[in-house]
Order: sequence, then C-alpha cells, then structure tokens
Amino acid sequence: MAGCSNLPSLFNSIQMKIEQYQIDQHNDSLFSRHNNQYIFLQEQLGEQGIHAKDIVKQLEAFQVAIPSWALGTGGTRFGRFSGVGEPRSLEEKIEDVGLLHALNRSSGSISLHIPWDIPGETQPIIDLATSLDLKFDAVNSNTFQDQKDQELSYKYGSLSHVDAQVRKQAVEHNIEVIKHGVNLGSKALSIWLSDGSCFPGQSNFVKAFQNTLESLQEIYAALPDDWKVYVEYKAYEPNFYSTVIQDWGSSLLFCQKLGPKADVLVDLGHHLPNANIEQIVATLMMEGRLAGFHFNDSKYGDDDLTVGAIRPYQLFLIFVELIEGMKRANRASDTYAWMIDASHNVKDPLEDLLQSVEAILIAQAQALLVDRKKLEQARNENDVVLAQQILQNAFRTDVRPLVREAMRLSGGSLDPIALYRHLGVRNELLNERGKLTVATGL
Ligand code: LRH
Ligand code: MN
Repeated sequence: MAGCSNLPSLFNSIQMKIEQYQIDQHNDSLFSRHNNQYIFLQEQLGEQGIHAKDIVKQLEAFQVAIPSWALGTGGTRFGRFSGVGEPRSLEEKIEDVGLLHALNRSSGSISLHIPWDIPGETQPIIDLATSLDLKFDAVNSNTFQDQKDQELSYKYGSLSHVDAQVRKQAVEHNIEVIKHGVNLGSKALSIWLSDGSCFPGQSNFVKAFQNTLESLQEIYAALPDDWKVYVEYKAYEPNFYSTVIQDWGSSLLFCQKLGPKADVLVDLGHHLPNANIEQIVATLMMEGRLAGFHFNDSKYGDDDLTVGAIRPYQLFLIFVELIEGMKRANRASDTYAWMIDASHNVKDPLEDLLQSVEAILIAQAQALLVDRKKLEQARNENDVVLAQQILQNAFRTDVRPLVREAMRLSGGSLDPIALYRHLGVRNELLNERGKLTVATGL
C-alpha cells in the first residue's frame, strides 16, 4: 500500500524499537482504504451468515513463535550471502522479534535453540522480552552438531548412539536445556534428532529405536509436571538412508511409549514428496497427540522457505483440519505450539518472517470461512463437486482485510512490510550493528 512517505524515522541509537505513534500515523494514512475493503468483505460474509468480527477476534488471539535461529541470513552447503545488521547476541535477537511483534502483534514469543542461544543472566533477558511483550516458547535441544568443548561426537548419532556414554551425554544436554527453559518460563522441550544412517547395513534399526526410547524416557522423567516434550520427525537429511524418527508414525510411537506429556511436532518440510500432511494432522488431532508445527514451505526437500510461498492451498487444507480438530477436541488454539522454522537465503529475514506470519493468519482466516455443516452434508451425499466448491469458495476469498483489521485492533500495522521499509529498519540495524554481523543459527 502506497502513501506513507511523510513519516519521520525516529530511532534511538541504543535499542531498536518501533514506537506506537509511528504505527498509528502509518495506519491513519491507510485506514480509509482498509476500512472500505473491510466493510465490503464484512457485508459479503454477512450474507453467508459469517460474522467477520468473530474471525477477527480469533486472528487477534493467534500468536506465532519466532525461531531465534532464523533472524540472520541462512545459507546452504553451496554458500551463504550475508545480510547486514544481523543480531549479534540473544538480546539483539529478542529486539528483532520485538520489532516483528510491534508490527503485526502476532509474533508474541521466541523459541530458543540451545546452545546457539544460551541466555547469560536470565533476569535481564526476561525483562527485555517482557518489555517487548514477548514470552519464551519451546526450547530446542541440539545433538545434531558437535560443540567445540564437547567430549564425545554425535557423528554417528546421539540418543540412539551405540555407545551408552554418547547417549548419556546427549540426555544430559537435553536436561540442561530443560533447566534453561524453566528459568525463562518456557513450558516445552522440542527435540529433533538427526540420528540415522547413510548406508544400508550401517544401523540396526531396532536397536537404534530402543536406544532412542530409553534415552527419551530419561529426558521425559526430567520434565517438570506442567511441561511437554515435542518429538519432531523428519524423513531424511543429514542422514540419507534411514532416520530414527523418520515420520509421524515413528514419532507417535515414541510419544505413546513415553507418556501423555509427549506429542508429535509437524515440520511442514519434513515429509517425503506429495505426502498428505493435512491427513497426518487430522489423524494426530484425532489421537490428541499433535504438539504443533514448524511452519515453512518447500517445493522439493526441507527447503525452509517462506510459509505459503509455494503451496498456500496445502496450508489452507491443514488449517481446515486444525480448526475441525480443535472444535472436536474442544481445545483452544493457544494449547498448541505454532512456530515458524525457516531459513532465509535471499530475503531480509525480518521481511520473510512478516510474510510467513501473515500467510499463517490468512490460511487460518480462510479455513474459518468454511461452512462445516454444508461440507459434511455434501460429504454424506458423496457430492464431491459441492464439497470442493465449499472449500475453494473459502480459499478463494480475499481475507486480507480481516488479517489487517486484527493487526490494527491489536495495535499493529495495517501493512507491516510497508512500514518496515518506510522506517528503514534494516538500515537502522546496519547503523547500529554494522555490516558483517553474523547471527548464530542456521
Ligand atoms: C531440522 C529442523 C529442526 C531444528 C532445525 C533448526 O531440519 O527443522 O526443527 O532444530 O531445523
Ligand atoms: Mn523444524
């Protein structure tokens, strides 16, 4: 949206912050156009018996956790093209998430990865996050890399390793991560294991599974009563023949053997080509074992691209199952973990994350438009055409005025990326942090 070029850039040199008056000024210049679009859609939906305000309320309540490891420029094995003004510390990462949350009021928590983001003194970190209205979501352990001061290597695995000493080291790391999370007020440990093999014959699948289960049981026993453990699966990479926790089935098996505090984390990029992820989601919700998501998008492998950039219809279909499942389980949306897990090779990380959060809210809003009663009726009459019509009518509705209204009512921007660019945020970060700063993470 054009027409906000007269806003002054008023950043203080110490800590990067977007002031409420800057957002309000920006919204004032955009409001009339937005409101016309919003009222038009509100009337359109009203004719279908849908109350726009109810959907806006649900969008306002929906908070997405931002990964601490995706605030810098990522890279691939073929290279990394560094960005500028990247966060140099956990404090600056929290500041960056604070910028996102100020702009869209839907990025209200940060998910840390240990040891990439070990909090030094906890209280100042908590105070900074609180000052930016942020919480700490799940904490992620890391036994897929060797740290320089590490005694035993994870080259051939961690929780599944044939050597009990390596498994012990990995269990202790996860328990350490829980401690960091407890100090920060987090309520969940998120585990992704790269454990597996690259060649037939290399691994005893059953022993690897049993070793992993034993190790996870020790970690499970260390969880505080009100904590959860998320078990993330992945079909392949960095192992290219077998992965111990390779799919939703193996993750669910582990969770069922561990106990009620363990649930399955679905990373959208972790499936074999053309997997029906919305059906996996429906099944996990039916079993009450869906932890939540690592949202991203991909065309081929674990590409970690912007959410909704490649397959927005799949994301919509996933939210259709999520909303159905939450209704069936009578569970509120904040009882699930909504997290982004992306890596930015060619986009400004903050712009990429703003696009991802918007794509998630758009998919949720579209899915909330689906006339469930009519859809079930069409299904019961095997009226395949009508069923598709009902879904695609919702998917083809431009719900962006609802998403913008939710951001505006929550004190956010009507056009976060336009304001981000107008205020020259990246340039301010460059001035504050310098050109060649590199953020820890992927
Ligand atoms: C593995 C993964 C996992 C993280 C890592 C950063 O591919 O999705 O969630 O720990 O990315
Ligand atoms: Mn992930």
